Amino acid sequence: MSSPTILKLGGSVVTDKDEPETVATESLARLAADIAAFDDPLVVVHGGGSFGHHHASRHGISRTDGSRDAQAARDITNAMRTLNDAVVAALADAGVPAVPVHPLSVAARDTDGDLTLPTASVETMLDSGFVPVLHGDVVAHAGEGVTILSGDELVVSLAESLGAERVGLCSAVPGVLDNEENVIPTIEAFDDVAHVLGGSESTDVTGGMAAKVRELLALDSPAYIFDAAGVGPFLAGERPGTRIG
Ligand code: IP8
Repeated sequence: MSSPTILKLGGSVVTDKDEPETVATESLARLAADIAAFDDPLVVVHGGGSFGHHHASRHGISRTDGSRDAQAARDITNAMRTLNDAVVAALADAGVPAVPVHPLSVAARDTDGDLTLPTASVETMLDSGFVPVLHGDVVAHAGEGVTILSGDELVVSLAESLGAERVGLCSAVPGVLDNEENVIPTIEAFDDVAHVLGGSESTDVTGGMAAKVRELLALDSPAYIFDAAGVGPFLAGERPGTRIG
């Protein structure tokens, strides 16, 4: 298999983050058209937006605080499946050979919180010309019940195990911004930008921009953070937004 590109569509670009369980239909259709123009192996991951995060905070579940309440696990994973259905359908409408992959069914965390994400299905899908579409989810966590698995963690895990060619994170902002709201072109180390990285304003149980930067810095693959306007350029091989690492 040739190295895939991994593209994460943040919850804020595929949902209306302030309206519970609302798909950002027009934004999603535009993103799907950009993705349809890309011909090489591609894995898409999407975040939770207004589908996952409010259920997670209502049930008090985060990446580290778990729950053994099966109803809570179902509430979160079912909401995320509904969003995944909408993302896959939009991609399919644009002509992308998208197929859903539900992380709860395959992934697990050990007692230290370390993630195992088997990738045989994703690799075989890529070899068959499909575009696997994964989503932030709940995940079985040894000793905790279930915890939240963020889309960013999926991106990092997939990038490592698949040896990603490039990684792109599409978020609500055009890159990592400095104190004057200018896009920082390159980040080499977390300490260089720790002072400008605040939290996310909407309900986001997985840590906002600071967590993204930390996780992407740990990768071997080149990673970029950009907004919806950067998806087409990123897939065309350009360098939109902020390059991490
Ligand atoms: O939006 C979190 O994924 P993220 C998914 O990528 C859930 O942080 C279920 C809240």
